[in-house]
Amino acid sequence: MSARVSRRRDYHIVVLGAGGVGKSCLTAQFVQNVWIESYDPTIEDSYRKQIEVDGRQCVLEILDTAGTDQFTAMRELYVKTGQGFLLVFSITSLSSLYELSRIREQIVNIKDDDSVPIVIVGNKSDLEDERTVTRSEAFSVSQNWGNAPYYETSARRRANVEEVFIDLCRQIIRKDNAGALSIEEEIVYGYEDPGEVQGHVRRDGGQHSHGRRRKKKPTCTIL
Ligand SMILES: Nc1nc2c(ncn2[C@@H]2O[C@H](COP(=O)(O)OP(=O)(O)O)[C@@H](O)[C@H]2O)c(=O)[nH]1
Ligand SMILES: [Mg+2]
Repeated sequence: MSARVSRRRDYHIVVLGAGGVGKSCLTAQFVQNVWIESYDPTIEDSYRKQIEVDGRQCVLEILDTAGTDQFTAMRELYVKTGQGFLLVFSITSLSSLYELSRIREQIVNIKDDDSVPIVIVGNKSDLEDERTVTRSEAFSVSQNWGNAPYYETSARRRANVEEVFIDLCRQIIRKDNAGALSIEEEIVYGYEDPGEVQGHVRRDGGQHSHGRRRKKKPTCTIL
């Protein structure tokens, strides 16, 4: 019997960005299909929603954050827990795009990983007349951040709302699969039963010193 690595199907998503860019409206549109004209800016809450991505059922735990002034211990904690981040700015506010640089830096530092699943979201695309951030400007920022995907959304019109969450979820799944494969590569086989192989998934290098260690090549390609 070979070792099996169980796949997590709950994914933690954190929605971050300056106040007033539309984080709560985007979240409400995605989770509840409703347009909420005015949302209490101080409310920070999490929501659950099940979606299907490429035939796989995923339960998204979405944290709609409030306030980005200081990185509190609480914030650090949910960045640690978060697996994917929606970084939202408003296309009507250049400073809200700049604010994202600081946030992204914090995420990369806290997670010590510069390939964290991120989607950059330029919200309020219905306010084209008030646009102050050009598409190319936002796009070049996204390229500087390891080619993070860039979408323009309108929470008001529910444009591209599903797409940003699905893209993020896909990135998390891809990373999850890559992690599972690297764990599968480190399987320890016991001596006792050479016919039927007993496997232990190994995350550290410590225990099972009696075991014979064999590297297993990944058997599938990650797209
Ligand atoms: N025109 C327009 N207004 C939006 C959109 N999304 C949010 N808003 C407005 O922007 C304001 C702030 O939205 P909110 O979701 O509370 O922002 P948050 O502080 O980032 O959570 C509210 O007055 C919303 O009605 C959008 O897509 N288009
Ligand atoms: Mg809010």
